[in-house]
Amino acid sequence: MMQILSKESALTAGVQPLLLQEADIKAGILHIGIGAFHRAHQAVYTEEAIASAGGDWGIIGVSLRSREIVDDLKSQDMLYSVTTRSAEGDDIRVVGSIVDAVAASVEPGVVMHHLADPAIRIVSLTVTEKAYGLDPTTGGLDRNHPAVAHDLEHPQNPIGAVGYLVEGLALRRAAGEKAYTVLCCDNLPSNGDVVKRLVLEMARERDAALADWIDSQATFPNTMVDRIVPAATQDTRDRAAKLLGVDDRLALETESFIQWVIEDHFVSGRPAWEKAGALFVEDVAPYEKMKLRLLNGAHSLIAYLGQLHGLDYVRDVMGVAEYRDRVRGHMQTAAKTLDPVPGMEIAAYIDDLLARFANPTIAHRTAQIAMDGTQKLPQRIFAPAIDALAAGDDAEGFAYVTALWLTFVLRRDSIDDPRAAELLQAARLSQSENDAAARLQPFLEIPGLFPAALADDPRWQQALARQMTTIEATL
Ligand code: CS2
Repeated sequence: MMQILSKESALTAGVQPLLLQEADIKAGILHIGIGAFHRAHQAVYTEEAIASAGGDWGIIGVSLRSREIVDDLKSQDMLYSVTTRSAEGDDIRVVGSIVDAVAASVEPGVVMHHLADPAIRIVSLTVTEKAYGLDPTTGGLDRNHPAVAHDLEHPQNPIGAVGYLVEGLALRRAAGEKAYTVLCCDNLPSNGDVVKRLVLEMARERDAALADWIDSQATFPNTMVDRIVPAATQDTRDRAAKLLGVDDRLALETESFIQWVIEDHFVSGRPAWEKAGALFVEDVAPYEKMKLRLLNGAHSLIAYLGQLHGLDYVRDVMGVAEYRDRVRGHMQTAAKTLDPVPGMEIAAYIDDLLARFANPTIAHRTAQIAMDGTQKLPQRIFAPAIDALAAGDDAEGFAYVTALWLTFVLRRDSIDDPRAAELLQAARLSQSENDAAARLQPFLEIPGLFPAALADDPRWQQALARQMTTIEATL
């Protein structure tokens, strides 16, 4: 049997993790959400930053739900491998920037202890869009969100991301310590601003002075993160074992592309992420809009096309000329809704995206991207649709993706989405109707599913009905 990855087995197998030889890096970051994306993105940047500029910026990884990932990390001395795959071949490295890991559901007190510790100067997050409890209609807290409702009731024993952030900051204030920087790395527009608003709203419920203190002492830089990281499979682990000579339960694979754009507002310093290629800018908004509307918007298009036509992987969809043209056309249309992005050539960015999506070595499931449509479409599809209509353009391309999504919902008995019950109920009501406009009605009536600017606009309703009919005819 092959040995498990550890400091010792890595050395005997001749693996050279960048930081392995360094003496005892202390933690400076607590990261909530240590899934594949974090480990293939921020943890890699952080390792390179420490390797080139030093600093006690080790990461304490917190998992809100899964304890398995924490157990696996601990059983491997916190090490795991990242394989970058491209036509040029596979490249594997072992990453060592995570210095400790905690399962919040098992040891919430340990998470609190670290949040209160002034050595932790940055609390970063990748918990996915749905974990914040954002009410899309108000931009504030969704009080029906299970974790939000729980944390408002039990502020000292939180279970959700926002609850932990608030309680950690409350402990800092009570102890007379400095606040920390909150660094959201999820695919939300103005992600730092959004999280700040949620944190302040929750804090204000318990103590207005706490909210004021957070407002003046903590910072919430906006970020744009990008790297395509499919969920790992047995193939991923087999490949890593072959390349490493040891077994890695946490092996990941990803593309070689990686990007991080960050606003440089940190309360108590930060790793030298720029040494690893991160870009520090005054305003992330144009970069984030570009990425959400082009990359993620096209991803959702690809995901629902794939799901409706029996194509399992993004690369399979890109292999069909008609769909590839659609993807390009979608990005060109979405590009018209963007502001100029400093230093970026949009046509080249689109070409790069087409190549990244088509990467034959990356097995990215369309089912994975199709999840959580209610949480993803607002920033990817609805926001540019509103801008297009406001500019006097048509919104057919955006209506097309939305209609693909609704058709996908109509054809499934179950879907993975926090609003699945409402969607499936609307689908049941819809099934008895014959014409597309009537079939749409139950969806248009779901509160907050579409922003009012679209739901109430007859141009949008008609475009959606038209696109539903066209799509039905192709299936
Ligand atoms: C994808 C993203 O699953 C999804 O919804 O669109 O995870 C995408 O792969 C990343 O944002 C790429 O940076």
